[in-house]
Amino acid sequence: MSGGPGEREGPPVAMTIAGSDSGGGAGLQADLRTFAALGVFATTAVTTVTAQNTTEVRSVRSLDAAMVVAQVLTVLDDLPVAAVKTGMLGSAAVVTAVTELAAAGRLPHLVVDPVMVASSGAALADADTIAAYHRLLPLADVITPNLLEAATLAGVSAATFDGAHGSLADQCRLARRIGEKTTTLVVVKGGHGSGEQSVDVVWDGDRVYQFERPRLPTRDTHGSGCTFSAAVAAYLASGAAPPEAVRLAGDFVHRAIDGGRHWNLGAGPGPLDQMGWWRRGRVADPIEADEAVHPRL
Ligand code: PXL
Repeated sequence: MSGGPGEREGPPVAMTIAGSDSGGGAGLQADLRTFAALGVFATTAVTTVTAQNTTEVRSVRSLDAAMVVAQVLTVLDDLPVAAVKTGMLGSAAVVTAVTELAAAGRLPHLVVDPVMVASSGAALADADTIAAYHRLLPLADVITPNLLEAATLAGVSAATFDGAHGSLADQCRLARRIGEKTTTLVVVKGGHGSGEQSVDVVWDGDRVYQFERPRLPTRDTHGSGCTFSAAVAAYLASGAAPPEAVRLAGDFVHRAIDGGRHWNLGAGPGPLDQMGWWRRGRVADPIEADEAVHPRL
């Protein structure tokens, strides 16, 4: 017999509202692996289909806002979604539709990753879409811009904050500027910076604090932003408080980058090992490792 509300024993449920990366490294595909690796059941609302590999985004086709909303509401009407993340939304109309859902209180524990560019450099949001984000961001529990996205949202020159020139103090100012007058936890990720340490700066509406991790020597970080925001949502769905979810998600991304950095998948920036296959020896011997993960009884 299936349990009624309150007597559920299954995994926490989360939703990603995001685009598909046909190359598998970023977008929905990264979100699904991240949710699965963290023990969270994934539901999805697809916004966009990209024809993409590690080197280029060749073609992009977005769904209309009504179809995105239909996916979200159909899932919410049936499944106990505990946290939601947004990735590539694909159009200003979809950002606005998601904003309306959030304003109506339909999107619990909302994490907004204001996706603007792919790691290959391709633009993933136009000017209208970026403008529309300003209404969505204050409704989120956590927002996770990288340095360039944060500079864009704060309306300052991105060149100042390209990581090579922007100082940590600038990064803190950006977090504060974006988060002022909201209760949203703002995480300005430092992964695109260049120092020996990768520093994520967090503004919690009251003070700024930092999470530092050694920068790993790799360019294979395709999907790291998607993985981070999905991990934040997964930890929120599992009951973590937002600052704790952000810390744990940063550790998760660090491990996933470390795991994938020798894969050499694709000629461009390669993907991450969200599943921890590297540590379980899956890459060395897929069949044996698979049995280790799913032992035959
Ligand atoms: O990393 C941002 C991102 C989000 N969504 C999709 C993407 C990417 C980056 O490539 O392809 C679909």
